[in-house]
Amino acid sequence: MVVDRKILTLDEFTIQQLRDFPQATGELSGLLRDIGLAAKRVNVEVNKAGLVDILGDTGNINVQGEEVKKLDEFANDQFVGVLRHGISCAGIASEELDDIVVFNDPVSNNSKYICMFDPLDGSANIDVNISIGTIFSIYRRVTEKGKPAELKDFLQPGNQQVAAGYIIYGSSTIFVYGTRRGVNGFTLDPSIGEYSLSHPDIKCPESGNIYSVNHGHFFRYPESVKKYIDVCQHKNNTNGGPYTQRYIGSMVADVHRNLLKGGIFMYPETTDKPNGKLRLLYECNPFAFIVEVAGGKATNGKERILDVQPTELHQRSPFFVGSKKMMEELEGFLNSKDAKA
Ligand code: AHM
Ligand code: MG
Repeated sequence: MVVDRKILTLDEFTIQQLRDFPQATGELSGLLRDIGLAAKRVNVEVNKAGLVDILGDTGNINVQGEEVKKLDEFANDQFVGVLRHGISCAGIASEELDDIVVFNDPVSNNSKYICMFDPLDGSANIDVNISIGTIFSIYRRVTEKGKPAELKDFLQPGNQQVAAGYIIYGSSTIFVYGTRRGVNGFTLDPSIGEYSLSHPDIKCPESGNIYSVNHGHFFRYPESVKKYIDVCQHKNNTNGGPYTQRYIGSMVADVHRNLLKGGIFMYPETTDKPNGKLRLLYECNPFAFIVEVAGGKATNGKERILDVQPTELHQRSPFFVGSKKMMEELEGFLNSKDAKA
């Protein structure tokens, strides 16, 4: 692709990609543009969250006499709204909603994609100014176009994802998305309100020196995970020294950092939560897809995350994701005879 200037916006980039696929309809570009728009609206509210009473419980009335929504609910409404009004999505599933939402109008029924998202992940961090994010996943529906989407369109293994991405509302706002062709990051330029390509063709370093896990749960982790963490803290790891521990408690920020710098993120099962905490469909799968496309690996401890056949919309899964060599080192422990016993 020949580009004769430095700045390429998200829209320009997705349109450039279409040039290589004359048969493409542009629906995916439309969907990404819709998601980007909702994220801009969320970004504005995140930035003023400390100023207005948006942190209040749902049902509160603000000084203008309007009903105040919690930010995660606000974010959910934005994503559902743009996708419902757009022309590229047949239905959605969200961490905020118990059931799928099928748009079921003539245009949406003719769309080939469905989208799943966690509209505001890490929302426990909103009121303390720590980065939070949106995670999304896009699939081609398996049911016939022209008819309403169904649950089976959503219960597909992650290896069927067409695209996945995330937006971090942090020191800057960055939109990262991946397709099988690669992963690219776009930083929101607030002066023009556009995302500009800032991280082209992201590759996850093969190894790194960061491990991210909630140490408070250490004694509830499986023995294999405890042994791996022990290695992370000693001198016998692949880097020849102890790794650095970094855990913000906002997966979007933790995995983004590890994707760029090299590292491993773990949310294992615990004795009290045998399936872990994170949700397979809109938290684990999108990150597994992105990190694998970028050269890393992701597992639930037993199998590749992307090969898991989901059975429920909101099912949870243990999650391990990161740099290839660090993941292989971890898998040595997860696959050991002791771990399987
Ligand atoms: P949420 O979807 O309720 O925000 O929870 C997901 C978040 C992740 O971003 C983060 O990695 C994890 O929960 C932190 O959980 P814990 O506090 O148990 O370590
Ligand atoms: Mg979440």
